Amino acid sequence: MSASLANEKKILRVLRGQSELVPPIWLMRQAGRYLPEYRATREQAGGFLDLCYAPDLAEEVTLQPLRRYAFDAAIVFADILLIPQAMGQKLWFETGEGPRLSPIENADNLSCDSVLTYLAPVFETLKRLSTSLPNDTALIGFAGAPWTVASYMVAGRGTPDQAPARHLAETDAAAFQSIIDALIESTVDYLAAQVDAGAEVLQIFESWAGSLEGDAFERWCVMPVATIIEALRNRGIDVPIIAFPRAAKSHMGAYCAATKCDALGLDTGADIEAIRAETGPDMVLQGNLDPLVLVEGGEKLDSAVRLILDKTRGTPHIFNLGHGIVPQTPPQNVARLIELVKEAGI
Ligand code: 1CP
Repeated sequence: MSASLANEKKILRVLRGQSELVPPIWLMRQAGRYLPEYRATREQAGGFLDLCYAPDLAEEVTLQPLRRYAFDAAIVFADILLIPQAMGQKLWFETGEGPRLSPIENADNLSCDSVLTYLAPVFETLKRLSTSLPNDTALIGFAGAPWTVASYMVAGRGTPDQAPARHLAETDAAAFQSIIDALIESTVDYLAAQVDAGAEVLQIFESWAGSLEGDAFERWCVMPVATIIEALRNRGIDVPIIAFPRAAKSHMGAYCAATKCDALGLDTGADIEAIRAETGPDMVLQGNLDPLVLVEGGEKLDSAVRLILDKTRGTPHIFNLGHGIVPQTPPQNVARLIELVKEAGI
Protein backbone atom coordinates (compact mmCIF):
# COMPACT_ATOMS: atom_id res chain seq x y z
CA MET A 1 0.00 0.00 0.00
CA SER A 2 1.37 3.45 -0.84
CA ALA A 3 2.09 5.84 2.03
CA SER A 4 -0.69 8.22 0.98
CA LEU A 5 -3.28 5.41 0.95
CA ALA A 6 -2.09 4.09 4.32
CA ASN A 7 -2.75 7.49 5.94
CA GLU A 8 -6.21 7.75 4.51
CA LYS A 9 -9.38 6.88 6.43
CA LYS A 10 -10.33 3.25 5.91
CA ILE A 11 -13.64 3.88 4.16
CA LEU A 12 -11.95 6.31 1.75
CA ARG A 13 -9.33 3.66 0.90
CA VAL A 14 -12.08 1.19 0.08
CA LEU A 15 -13.92 3.83 -1.94
CA ARG A 16 -10.74 4.10 -4.03
CA GLY A 17 -11.06 0.40 -4.78
CA GLN A 18 -8.87 -1.19 -2.13
CA SER A 19 -10.09 -4.29 -0.27
CA GLU A 20 -9.57 -4.45 3.51
CA LEU A 21 -9.27 -7.53 5.71
CA VAL A 22 -11.66 -5.89 8.17
CA PRO A 23 -14.09 -3.91 6.02
CA PRO A 24 -15.15 -0.42 7.09
CA ILE A 25 -18.64 -0.23 8.58
CA TRP A 26 -21.39 2.34 9.07
CA LEU A 27 -25.17 1.92 9.13
CA MET A 28 -27.82 3.78 7.20
CA ARG A 29 -29.86 5.81 9.72
CA GLN A 30 -27.26 5.06 12.40
CA ALA A 31 -28.41 8.17 14.28
CA GLY A 32 -32.02 7.60 15.22
CA ARG A 33 -34.83 6.25 17.28
CA TYR A 34 -33.20 2.95 18.38
CA LEU A 35 -30.96 5.09 20.65
CA PRO A 36 -32.49 6.52 23.86
CA GLU A 37 -30.06 9.46 23.74
CA TYR A 38 -31.40 10.34 20.26
CA ARG A 39 -34.97 10.34 21.53
CA ALA A 40 -33.94 12.62 24.39
CA THR A 41 -32.22 15.13 22.06
CA ARG A 42 -35.16 15.12 19.65
CA GLU A 43 -37.43 15.90 22.61
CA GLN A 44 -35.12 18.74 23.59
CA ALA A 45 -35.24 20.11 20.03
CA GLY A 46 -39.05 20.09 20.04
CA GLY A 47 -39.53 18.06 16.89
CA PHE A 48 -37.74 16.26 14.08
CA LEU A 49 -37.43 19.27 11.75
CA ASP A 50 -36.30 21.53 14.60
CA LEU A 51 -33.56 18.97 15.20
CA CYS A 52 -32.50 19.01 11.52
CA TYR A 53 -32.22 22.82 11.53
CA ALA A 54 -30.38 23.17 14.89
CA PRO A 55 -26.68 22.61 14.03
CA ASP A 56 -25.58 22.03 17.66
CA LEU A 57 -28.26 19.36 18.21
CA ALA A 58 -27.90 17.80 14.73
CA GLU A 59 -24.16 17.57 15.40
CA GLU A 60 -24.88 15.95 18.76
CA VAL A 61 -27.16 13.23 17.32
CA THR A 62 -24.69 12.54 14.49
CA LEU A 63 -21.98 11.94 17.11
CA GLN A 64 -24.12 9.83 19.47
CA PRO A 65 -23.74 6.47 17.68
CA LEU A 66 -19.96 7.05 17.44
CA ARG A 67 -19.68 7.28 21.21
CA ARG A 68 -21.11 3.77 21.43
CA TYR A 69 -19.73 2.08 18.34
CA ALA A 70 -16.50 2.10 16.30
CA PHE A 71 -18.12 3.12 13.02
CA ASP A 72 -15.81 4.21 10.21
CA ALA A 73 -18.15 6.96 9.02
CA ALA A 74 -20.82 9.35 10.24
CA ILE A 75 -23.71 10.55 8.10
CA VAL A 76 -24.81 14.12 8.74
CA PHE A 77 -28.16 14.27 10.49
CA ALA A 78 -30.70 15.73 8.04
CA ASP A 79 -33.44 14.32 5.79
CA ILE A 80 -34.06 13.84 2.08
CA LEU A 81 -37.23 15.94 2.38
CA LEU A 82 -35.46 19.15 3.40
CA ILE A 83 -34.85 19.89 -0.31
CA PRO A 84 -38.55 20.20 -1.25
CA GLN A 85 -39.04 22.35 1.83
CA ALA A 86 -36.13 24.58 0.77
CA MET A 87 -37.76 24.86 -2.68
CA GLY A 88 -40.94 26.23 -1.11
CA GLN A 89 -43.12 23.17 -0.54
CA LYS A 90 -44.81 22.89 2.84
CA LEU A 91 -43.39 20.01 4.95
CA TRP A 92 -44.33 18.78 8.38
CA PHE A 93 -44.14 15.57 10.41
CA GLU A 94 -47.20 13.96 11.92
CA THR A 95 -46.22 12.39 15.22
CA GLY A 96 -45.99 8.63 14.93
CA GLU A 97 -46.93 8.72 11.24
CA GLY A 98 -44.16 10.32 9.21
CA PRO A 99 -43.68 13.12 6.72
CA ARG A 100 -46.47 15.14 5.10
CA LEU A 101 -46.15 17.66 2.26
CA SER A 102 -48.76 19.76 0.47
CA PRO A 103 -48.94 17.71 -2.79
CA ILE A 104 -47.84 19.28 -6.10
CA GLU A 105 -48.44 18.39 -9.78
CA ASN A 106 -45.72 20.48 -11.44
CA ALA A 107 -42.80 22.77 -10.62
CA ASP A 108 -44.83 26.02 -10.85
CA ASN A 109 -44.41 26.95 -7.22
CA LEU A 110 -40.93 25.55 -6.73
CA SER A 111 -37.82 27.70 -6.74
CA CYS A 112 -34.17 26.70 -6.62
CA ASP A 113 -33.03 30.21 -5.70
CA SER A 114 -33.08 30.03 -1.90
CA VAL A 115 -32.06 26.40 -1.43
CA LEU A 116 -28.56 27.13 -0.18
CA THR A 117 -29.71 29.88 2.19
CA TYR A 118 -32.53 27.73 3.53
CA LEU A 119 -30.27 24.74 4.10
CA ALA A 120 -27.41 26.75 5.64
CA PRO A 121 -27.94 25.00 9.02
CA VAL A 122 -27.08 21.64 7.40
CA PHE A 123 -23.80 23.10 6.10
CA GLU A 124 -23.11 24.48 9.57
CA THR A 125 -23.69 20.99 11.05
CA LEU A 126 -21.19 19.54 8.56
CA LYS A 127 -18.61 22.23 9.38
CA ARG A 128 -18.90 21.46 13.07
CA LEU A 129 -18.64 17.72 12.44
CA SER A 130 -15.52 18.07 10.34
CA THR A 131 -13.72 19.27 13.46
CA SER A 132 -15.56 17.24 16.13
CA LEU A 133 -15.47 13.78 14.50
CA PRO A 134 -12.74 11.33 15.55
CA ASN A 135 -9.77 11.60 13.14
CA ASP A 136 -10.31 8.20 11.53
CA THR A 137 -14.05 8.69 10.93
CA ALA A 138 -15.20 9.93 7.53
CA LEU A 139 -18.04 12.41 7.11
CA ILE A 140 -20.84 11.48 4.69
CA GLY A 141 -23.21 14.01 3.14
CA PHE A 142 -26.34 12.90 1.32
CA ALA A 143 -29.46 13.72 -0.66
CA GLY A 144 -32.41 11.78 -1.97
CA ALA A 145 -32.42 10.94 -5.67
CA PRO A 146 -34.93 13.01 -7.67
CA TRP A 147 -37.42 10.16 -8.34
CA THR A 148 -37.58 9.20 -4.65
CA VAL A 149 -37.95 12.80 -3.45
CA ALA A 150 -40.51 13.58 -6.18
CA SER A 151 -42.57 10.56 -5.09
CA TYR A 152 -43.12 12.28 -1.72
CA MET A 153 -43.66 15.71 -3.31
CA VAL A 154 -46.44 14.44 -5.58
CA ALA A 155 -48.17 12.13 -3.09
CA GLY A 156 -47.69 14.44 -0.10
CA ARG A 157 -46.55 11.47 1.98
CA GLY A 158 -44.78 8.12 1.86
CA THR A 159 -46.61 5.57 -0.29
CA PRO A 160 -46.05 1.82 -0.62
CA ASP A 161 -45.96 1.82 -4.44
CA GLN A 162 -45.42 5.49 -5.43
CA ALA A 163 -48.66 5.32 -7.44
CA PRO A 164 -49.37 9.10 -7.49
CA ALA A 165 -45.90 9.92 -8.89
CA ARG A 166 -46.02 7.07 -11.39
CA HIS A 167 -49.46 8.25 -12.51
CA LEU A 168 -48.27 11.84 -13.04
CA ALA A 169 -45.14 10.62 -14.88
CA GLU A 170 -47.33 8.55 -17.21
CA THR A 171 -50.13 11.06 -17.81
CA ASP A 172 -48.15 14.34 -17.87
CA ALA A 173 -44.49 13.55 -18.41
CA ALA A 174 -43.64 17.22 -19.10
CA ALA A 175 -45.04 18.33 -15.74
CA PHE A 176 -43.27 15.52 -13.92
CA GLN A 177 -40.04 16.31 -15.80
CA SER A 178 -40.28 19.91 -14.56
CA ILE A 179 -40.26 18.64 -10.96
CA ILE A 180 -37.33 16.30 -11.67
CA ASP A 181 -35.35 19.09 -13.39
CA ALA A 182 -35.87 21.44 -10.45
CA LEU A 183 -34.74 18.68 -8.10
CA ILE A 184 -31.63 17.98 -10.18
CA GLU A 185 -30.64 21.65 -10.07
CA SER A 186 -31.21 22.01 -6.31
CA THR A 187 -29.59 18.70 -5.47
CA VAL A 188 -26.39 19.54 -7.36
CA ASP A 189 -26.14 22.85 -5.45
CA TYR A 190 -26.96 21.13 -2.16
CA LEU A 191 -24.44 18.29 -2.54
CA ALA A 192 -21.68 20.61 -3.79
CA ALA A 193 -22.24 22.87 -0.78
CA GLN A 194 -22.10 19.84 1.54
CA VAL A 195 -18.66 19.00 0.16
CA ASP A 196 -17.55 22.64 0.60
CA ALA A 197 -18.71 22.34 4.22
CA GLY A 198 -16.63 19.20 4.85
CA ALA A 199 -18.42 16.10 3.50
CA GLU A 200 -15.81 13.58 2.31
CA VAL A 201 -18.24 11.12 0.71
CA LEU A 202 -21.73 11.61 -0.77
CA GLN A 203 -24.57 9.10 -0.83
CA ILE A 204 -27.60 9.43 -3.08
CA PHE A 205 -30.61 7.56 -1.65
CA GLU A 206 -32.93 6.14 -4.31
CA SER A 207 -35.15 4.33 -1.82
CA TRP A 208 -37.97 3.80 -4.30
CA ALA A 209 -36.04 2.59 -7.34
CA GLY A 210 -38.03 -0.66 -7.15
CA SER A 211 -41.28 0.89 -8.37
CA LEU A 212 -40.00 1.69 -11.89
CA GLU A 213 -38.86 -0.57 -14.71
CA GLY A 214 -37.63 -0.31 -18.29
CA ASP A 215 -37.84 3.12 -19.95
CA ALA A 216 -39.42 4.72 -16.87
CA PHE A 217 -36.50 3.51 -14.72
CA GLU A 218 -34.04 4.90 -17.28
CA ARG A 219 -35.77 8.26 -17.54
CA TRP A 220 -36.67 8.92 -13.90
CA CYS A 221 -33.99 7.03 -11.93
CA VAL A 222 -30.89 6.61 -14.11
CA MET A 223 -30.84 9.91 -16.05
CA PRO A 224 -31.34 12.26 -13.09
CA VAL A 225 -28.65 10.56 -10.98
CA ALA A 226 -26.28 10.47 -13.97
CA THR A 227 -26.93 14.18 -14.56
CA ILE A 228 -26.29 15.06 -10.90
CA ILE A 229 -23.02 13.12 -10.78
CA GLU A 230 -21.83 14.60 -14.07
CA ALA A 231 -22.68 18.14 -12.92
CA LEU A 232 -20.81 17.61 -9.64
CA ARG A 233 -17.74 16.34 -11.50
CA ASN A 234 -17.93 19.32 -13.87
CA ARG A 235 -17.82 21.58 -10.83
CA GLY A 236 -14.62 19.88 -9.69
CA ILE A 237 -16.26 17.90 -6.86
CA ASP A 238 -14.12 14.77 -6.67
CA VAL A 239 -15.33 13.01 -3.50
CA PRO A 240 -16.57 9.42 -3.92
CA ILE A 241 -20.29 9.09 -4.59
CA ILE A 242 -22.31 6.08 -3.42
CA ALA A 243 -25.58 5.44 -5.26
CA PHE A 244 -28.22 3.34 -3.52
CA PRO A 245 -30.96 2.29 -5.96
CA ARG A 246 -32.92 0.18 -3.48
CA ALA A 247 -34.68 -2.86 -4.93
CA ALA A 248 -33.92 -1.76 -8.50
CA LYS A 249 -34.86 -4.44 -10.99
CA SER A 250 -32.39 -3.17 -13.58
CA HIS A 251 -28.95 -4.63 -14.27
CA MET A 252 -26.55 -3.06 -11.82
CA GLY A 253 -23.57 -3.16 -14.17
CA ALA A 254 -25.50 -0.95 -16.59
CA TYR A 255 -26.71 1.31 -13.76
CA CYS A 256 -23.17 1.89 -12.49
CA ALA A 257 -21.84 2.51 -16.00
CA ALA A 258 -24.62 4.99 -16.81
CA THR A 259 -24.53 6.96 -13.55
CA LYS A 260 -20.73 6.77 -13.09
CA CYS A 261 -21.21 6.27 -9.36
CA ASP A 262 -18.09 5.20 -7.43
CA ALA A 263 -19.87 2.72 -5.20
CA LEU A 264 -23.16 0.86 -5.22
CA GLY A 265 -25.40 0.33 -2.19
CA LEU A 266 -26.98 -3.14 -2.06
CA ASP A 267 -30.42 -3.65 -0.59
CA THR A 268 -31.44 -6.62 1.52
CA GLY A 269 -32.70 -8.65 -1.43
CA ALA A 270 -29.58 -8.14 -3.56
CA ASP A 271 -27.52 -11.19 -4.48
CA ILE A 272 -23.96 -9.93 -3.80
CA GLU A 273 -22.23 -12.48 -6.01
CA ALA A 274 -24.56 -11.91 -8.98
CA ILE A 275 -24.15 -8.13 -8.67
CA ARG A 276 -20.38 -8.49 -8.33
CA ALA A 277 -20.40 -10.49 -11.57
CA GLU A 278 -22.43 -7.73 -13.28
CA THR A 279 -20.42 -4.76 -12.01
CA GLY A 280 -16.97 -6.35 -12.38
CA PRO A 281 -14.27 -6.83 -9.72
CA ASP A 282 -13.42 -3.15 -9.18
CA MET A 283 -16.81 -1.69 -8.30
CA VAL A 284 -17.09 -0.83 -4.60
CA LEU A 285 -20.15 -2.46 -3.06
CA GLN A 286 -21.84 -1.52 0.22
CA GLY A 287 -24.49 -3.05 2.42
CA ASN A 288 -26.90 -5.94 2.17
CA LEU A 289 -27.39 -7.08 5.81
CA ASP A 290 -31.11 -7.38 6.56
CA PRO A 291 -32.09 -4.78 9.21
CA LEU A 292 -34.55 -7.30 10.67
CA VAL A 293 -31.75 -9.80 11.27
CA LEU A 294 -30.05 -7.04 13.27
CA VAL A 295 -33.24 -6.73 15.33
CA GLU A 296 -33.30 -10.49 15.93
CA GLY A 297 -29.62 -10.86 16.87
CA GLY A 298 -28.22 -14.17 18.22
CA GLU A 299 -27.10 -17.02 15.99
CA LYS A 300 -28.98 -15.65 13.02
CA LEU A 301 -27.05 -12.35 13.13
CA ASP A 302 -23.72 -14.16 13.59
CA SER A 303 -24.24 -16.37 10.56
CA ALA A 304 -25.70 -13.62 8.33
CA VAL A 305 -22.70 -11.35 9.03
CA ARG A 306 -20.18 -14.16 8.46
CA LEU A 307 -21.88 -15.07 5.19
CA ILE A 308 -21.56 -11.50 3.87
CA LEU A 309 -17.92 -11.36 5.02
CA ASP A 310 -17.24 -14.65 3.21
CA LYS A 311 -18.88 -13.46 0.01
CA THR A 312 -17.04 -10.13 -0.03
CA ARG A 313 -13.56 -11.13 1.18
CA GLY A 314 -10.82 -9.73 -1.06
CA THR A 315 -13.17 -7.25 -2.75
CA PRO A 316 -13.77 -3.55 -2.04
CA HIS A 317 -16.77 -3.72 0.31
CA ILE A 318 -18.27 -1.39 2.93
CA PHE A 319 -20.23 -3.22 5.58
CA ASN A 320 -23.74 -1.78 6.01
CA LEU A 321 -27.39 -2.74 6.15
CA GLY A 322 -29.61 -3.29 3.12
CA HIS A 323 -31.87 -0.47 4.35
CA GLY A 324 -32.02 1.89 7.35
CA ILE A 325 -31.73 0.57 10.89
CA VAL A 326 -35.20 0.20 12.43
CA PRO A 327 -36.28 1.78 15.76
CA GLN A 328 -36.84 -1.58 17.51
CA THR A 329 -33.18 -2.62 17.04
CA PRO A 330 -31.61 -3.52 20.43
CA PRO A 331 -28.47 -1.31 20.77
CA GLN A 332 -26.44 -4.33 22.03
CA ASN A 333 -27.02 -6.08 18.68
CA VAL A 334 -25.22 -3.22 16.94
CA ALA A 335 -22.27 -3.73 19.32
CA ARG A 336 -22.28 -7.46 18.46
CA LEU A 337 -22.38 -6.63 14.73
CA ILE A 338 -19.25 -4.48 15.03
CA GLU A 339 -17.51 -7.26 16.98
CA LEU A 340 -18.39 -9.80 14.28
CA VAL A 341 -17.08 -7.57 11.50
CA LYS A 342 -13.81 -6.98 13.38
CA GLU A 343 -13.44 -10.78 13.68
CA ALA A 344 -12.82 -10.83 9.92
CA GLY A 345 -9.27 -9.73 10.78
CA ILE A 346 -8.56 -12.62 13.17
O1 1CP B 1 -37.15 11.04 14.95
C1 1CP B 1 -38.04 10.68 14.17
O2 1CP B 1 -39.12 10.23 14.53
C2 1CP B 1 -37.85 10.83 12.71
C3 1CP B 1 -37.30 9.62 12.04
C4 1CP B 1 -36.35 10.11 10.96
C5 1CP B 1 -34.94 10.14 11.04
C6 1CP B 1 -34.08 9.69 12.18
C7 1CP B 1 -36.71 10.67 9.72
C8 1CP B 1 -38.08 10.92 9.24
N1 1CP B 1 -35.57 11.03 9.04
C9 1CP B 1 -34.47 10.72 9.81
C10 1CP B 1 -33.06 11.03 9.48
C11 1CP B 1 -32.55 10.60 8.17
N2 1CP B 1 -33.33 10.32 7.07
C12 1CP B 1 -31.19 10.43 7.82
C13 1CP B 1 -29.98 10.82 8.69
C14 1CP B 1 -29.73 9.93 9.83
C15 1CP B 1 -28.83 8.77 9.65
O3 1CP B 1 -28.81 8.13 8.57
O4 1CP B 1 -28.14 8.44 10.63
C16 1CP B 1 -31.16 9.96 6.50
C17 1CP B 1 -29.94 9.56 5.71
C18 1CP B 1 -32.50 9.91 6.04
C19 1CP B 1 -32.87 9.55 4.68
C20 1CP B 1 -34.30 9.35 4.34
N3 1CP B 1 -35.42 10.04 4.78
C21 1CP B 1 -34.73 8.44 3.36
C22 1CP B 1 -33.79 7.58 2.53
C23 1CP B 1 -33.36 6.37 3.28
C24 1CP B 1 -34.41 5.33 3.54
O5 1CP B 1 -34.55 4.98 4.71
O6 1CP B 1 -35.04 4.86 2.57
C25 1CP B 1 -36.13 8.54 3.25
C26 1CP B 1 -37.04 7.74 2.34
C27 1CP B 1 -36.55 9.56 4.14
C28 1CP B 1 -37.94 10.08 4.32
C29 1CP B 1 -38.35 9.93 5.72
N4 1CP B 1 -37.91 10.74 6.72
C30 1CP B 1 -38.41 10.31 7.92
C31 1CP B 1 -39.22 9.16 7.68
C32 1CP B 1 -39.96 8.39 8.71
C33 1CP B 1 -39.15 8.91 6.29
C34 1CP B 1 -39.81 7.76 5.54
C35 1CP B 1 -41.24 8.04 5.34
C36 1CP B 1 -42.02 7.03 4.50
O7 1CP B 1 -41.56 6.60 3.42
O8 1CP B 1 -43.15 6.72 4.91
